[in-house]
Amino acid sequence: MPFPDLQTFVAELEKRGWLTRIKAEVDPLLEIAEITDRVTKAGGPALLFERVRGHAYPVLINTFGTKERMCLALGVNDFQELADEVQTLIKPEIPTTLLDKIKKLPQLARLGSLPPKVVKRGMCQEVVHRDRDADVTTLPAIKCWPQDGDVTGPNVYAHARPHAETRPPTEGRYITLGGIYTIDPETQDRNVGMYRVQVFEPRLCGMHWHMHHDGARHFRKYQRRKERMPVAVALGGPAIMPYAATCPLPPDLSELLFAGFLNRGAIELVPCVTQPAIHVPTTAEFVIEGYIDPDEEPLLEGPFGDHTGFYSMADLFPRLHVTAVTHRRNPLYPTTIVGKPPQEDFWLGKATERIFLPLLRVIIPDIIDYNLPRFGCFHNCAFVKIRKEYPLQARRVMSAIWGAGQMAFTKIIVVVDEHVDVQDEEQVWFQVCANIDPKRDIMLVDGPLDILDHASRGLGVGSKMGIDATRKIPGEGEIRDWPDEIEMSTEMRAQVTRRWHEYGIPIPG
Ligand SMILES: Cc1cc2nc3c(=O)[nH]c(=O)nc-3n(C[C@H](O)[C@H](O)[C@H](O)COP(=O)(O)O)c2cc1C
Ligand SMILES: [Mn+2]
Repeated sequence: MPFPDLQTFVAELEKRGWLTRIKAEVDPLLEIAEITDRVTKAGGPALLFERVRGHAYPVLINTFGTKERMCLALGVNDFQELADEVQTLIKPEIPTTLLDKIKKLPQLARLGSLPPKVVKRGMCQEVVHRDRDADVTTLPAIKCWPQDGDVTGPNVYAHARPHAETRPPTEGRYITLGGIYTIDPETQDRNVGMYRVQVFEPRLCGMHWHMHHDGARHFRKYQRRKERMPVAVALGGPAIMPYAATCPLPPDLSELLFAGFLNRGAIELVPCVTQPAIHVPTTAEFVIEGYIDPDEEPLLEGPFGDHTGFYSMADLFPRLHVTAVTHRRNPLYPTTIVGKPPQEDFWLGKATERIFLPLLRVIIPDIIDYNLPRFGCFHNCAFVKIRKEYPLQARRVMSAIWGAGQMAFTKIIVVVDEHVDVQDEEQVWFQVCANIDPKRDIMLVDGPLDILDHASRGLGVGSKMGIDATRKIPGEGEIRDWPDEIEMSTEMRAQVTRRWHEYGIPIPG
């Protein structure tokens, strides 16, 4: 069942023995990150640091760091259950008889109850600090990696370097698991995205939304209208909320609607105290309210040890002016670290990979399965399995993926035939090494890339590679006769399995 707030989720984690409380005092600068990195990489529990040096609030981290915990947050045993539900949403069976229609009623009722509900009060506003009383530095935001926030070193874009002098001093602390709530000034559509927020001063933060993401798209609209942009950063709330904030939904499809679907019921929202146009989940632990003035000089944000395993370089991003900090009476501060995989975010990404397959197949029905392997850090690599029926179909699939939402940022796409298990990396590389003539089977294209890609020729632009590792057929350029892949006959396999115990060989058959 869904968890209405983070604390009920934490209680369930604890009941199952999936959470460890740390009573020793720890430093929010690097120490929490180093402990967490070890625990996540070992597949360990969620961590609740009860005593964080210099802060009154406990820090929760590695909350979604295993498949089991990610699934629990989503209220399922396996991501596939949600994928199946998405599938029925896309392709509903239209009831014909009266009885069928009646049977469908609960499903319809559920759809009707998905949009968020705005109410007057929420526990996220039990304590309100506004204006001069608001201070984001009271939140135990952590510093994740040694060069985070350090603009004296090499991780700064040359064009932005002059801004290093005017930037306020910083400890390199970031809010990393916040949902950033914005509204489209033209349509009033709500968006929630997870973007890191750098803490500078009690009422000044940096907002790191990538140019391709919806927060930045909304920002450009305010810029054109010369209007102040209201923004809220919410931490906690319904357990599905952090995941929903990372979902790669089409620009005008609200994460809050999708969150209602994941939550099996509407998300309750409350208007912000100082930015009433923005509505945030009533059950959030903390909410930072503020605004961005599009006319104002941007500020040097970063560097930050990122998903890619490298620092994202410091660059110019908008200033978030804080107008209020509100919180529950006894809030937890949820956070995460990213860095060389595996990290907690791997499971957020895997959930998306599975849940969004039915949607991806709507536009690219050729895809049977795909895998965003861990080493590819989401955007660097995708393994794709198709049922090949005509020449150069793999290239069509690659092109379609490069046109599909955030999948467009995939730097390397490998396409393999139907019989290959794309979840088995070794099998995929076997096909690549065996089946390609590099000059014939590699497609290079130029286009937008993740702004975190440091190797591309420009920021957010560069080339992408498609590797067609399928069996080649006539019509695909110069090919010779193609041999069959070796496989034992099913009869002999069955016979040997049956007789295995007779051979007395001391390994399992
Ligand atoms: C832990 C974590 C941190 C992230 N940090 C950022 C970030 O700082 N900036 C950003 O633009 N996207 C970041 N993302 C990715 C976005 O949240 C994700 O692409 C989301 O779909 C964007 O939503 P939008 O399309 O509504 O903007 C992060 C994702 C995760 C899981
Ligand atoms: Mn969005």
